[in-house]
Amino acid sequence: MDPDWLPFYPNPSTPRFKLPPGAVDAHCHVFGPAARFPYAPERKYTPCDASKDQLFALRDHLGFSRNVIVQATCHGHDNRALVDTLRHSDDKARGVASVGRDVSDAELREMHEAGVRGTRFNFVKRLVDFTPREVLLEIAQRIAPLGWHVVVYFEAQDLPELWDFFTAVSDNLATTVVVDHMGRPDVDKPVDGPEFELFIKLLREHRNIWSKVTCPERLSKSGPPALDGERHAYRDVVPFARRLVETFPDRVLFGTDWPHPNLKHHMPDDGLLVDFVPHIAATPELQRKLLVDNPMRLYWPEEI
Ligand code: 0GY
Repeated sequence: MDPDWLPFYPNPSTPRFKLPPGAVDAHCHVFGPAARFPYAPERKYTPCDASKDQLFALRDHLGFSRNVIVQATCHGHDNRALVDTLRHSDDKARGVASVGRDVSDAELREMHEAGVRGTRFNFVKRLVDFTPREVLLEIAQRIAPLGWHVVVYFEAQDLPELWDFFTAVSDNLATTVVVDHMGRPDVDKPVDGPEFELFIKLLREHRNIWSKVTCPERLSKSGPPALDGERHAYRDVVPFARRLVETFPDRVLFGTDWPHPNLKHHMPDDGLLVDFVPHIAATPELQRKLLVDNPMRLYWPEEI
């Protein structure tokens, strides 16, 4: 079946911003190849194949040292493409899997040995069918002893309904909860308005909750600059990401989201995404925390 989104950007530009040594791209994916790692029958979109070798080449081109690969919904609970990538990464990649309640302890252990350090719960209604909260809680209880964290993906309007679940995982299980893409704020709304304030309150009141300041290209309404324009893109997202980086400097992560699944109107130049960083993390210290210290603490704690 043909992909139903745009092909990823063919020749990303060289970023002007030089990433600090040891920088981690903390949110990216691998897809297929479908002939070897088929897509899930229940998927809501069909991706382009995006291989581990293409990901590693992009990592080197942009100046990252490591990757955190996140299982996307189009592969369902079949984490084989992810695990295969981790095993071929020379320990330069860690992973976040997606598992069901039927996962065995042996499978969890095997994934851990390959480099998986978290599981992802997706609440975005266009991407997944509903899973009862008690099932997710059961999975969170199973992975907590491995030291894994939980990555959650949801849209801002759903936060009130999800609040109790997130805080039960972060406070009762003492498990780190990492929110994808800043909880997907509507960037037409004010950065100090009630919707984003609720997200800030979630992080302020719960020290185990982190946020990825990722996906300006998904959240932006203003979009990239004109092709011959300056390299400051997705400006309407900057105040949201910057507020999180400055308020919670030790609990933020950055990543490219390559190969940008499911984008149907605009495919970002990954070089421009790297040039987004100095606009949201203005000092070398904030940049080092965002790109190196925080992801290393979460994914390679044994190396610090
Ligand atoms: C992302 C965003 C998206 C897709 C998924 O798991 C997924 O399929 O996360 C999206 O469509 O917003 O993080 O790649």
